[in-house]
Amino acid sequence: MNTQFAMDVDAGLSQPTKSLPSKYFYDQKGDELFRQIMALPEYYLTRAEHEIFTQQTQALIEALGVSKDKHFELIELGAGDGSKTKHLLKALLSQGYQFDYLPIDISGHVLELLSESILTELPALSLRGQQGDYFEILQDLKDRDSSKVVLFLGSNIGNMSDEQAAQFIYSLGANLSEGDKLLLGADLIKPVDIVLPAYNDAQGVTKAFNMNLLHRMNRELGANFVVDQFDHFPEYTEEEGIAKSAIISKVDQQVTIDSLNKTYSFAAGEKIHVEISRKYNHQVLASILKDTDFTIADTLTDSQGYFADFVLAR
Ligand code: AVJ
Repeated sequence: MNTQFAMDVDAGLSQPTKSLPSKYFYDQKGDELFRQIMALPEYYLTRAEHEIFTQQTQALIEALGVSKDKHFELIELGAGDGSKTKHLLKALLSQGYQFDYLPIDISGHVLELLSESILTELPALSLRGQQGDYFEILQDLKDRDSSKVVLFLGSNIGNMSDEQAAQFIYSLGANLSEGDKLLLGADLIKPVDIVLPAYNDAQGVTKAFNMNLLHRMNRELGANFVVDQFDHFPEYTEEEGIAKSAIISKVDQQVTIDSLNKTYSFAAGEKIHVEISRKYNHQVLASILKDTDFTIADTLTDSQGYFADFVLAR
């Protein structure tokens, strides 16, 4: 039995305002649905960052401030399939930069797939996958000669509150040295007619992605959610700059979770908050960086101005 999952579900559903951690989206089904999301016409984020990596590769390399005479470590947090990073790696290799590529992921399976696909395309790459917790691995990598560039792409930072993001970036800084860089991919604040459809697509893939959490609790925790009695409820205002997804109960109902031996009540219209996707601008980021060791050294944006890769200097 999945004890941590059960405990987090109980904690989240026992609060007056119900919530569930968004990390539980990503079981096998959720991984597949997220891959489908990235290909949706409405989900511009992946394409926008991909454009930065393919159309501004040279500017990116210059902004990272790496030198051909000095070996460095390129560390990627939660590398996924590496489809964006590949373009950067390829350019660095062909220009004679000396570096190791260290993708870090909690999933050994993800790392195997990534390594195989990257090494097939770039056999000359020095790749050392690291499985485990980001901070533990960074700590192990600290105090080595090589300078470091850390990649945290895809607006994965968006799932954190500003306080969590500040703590996360502060901790990254604590495990890096002066002169190291952090390349942070972040979706930008923009009007609701662009952002909201990315989280409310016409095909209903995002709805299925959210509802999978209910299916997952049914499968793994012996819950009896009647999924049709809940709906997907996305919200966004440009003023706030945070896309929020909730699952809303359509009726008054009760759900029993066998593995917790507990029953939870849902009122008609009551929400379970399942995800925030924070959107950024220079000011939001500067305020998050205030008490960290990082400053904004450079900003690369896609041609539509939808997404940014911020180069942060330690
Ligand atoms: C993986 C966190 C960047 O917030 O845009 C996509 C996850 N959720 N559609 C995002 C997600 C619903 C995604 N991140």
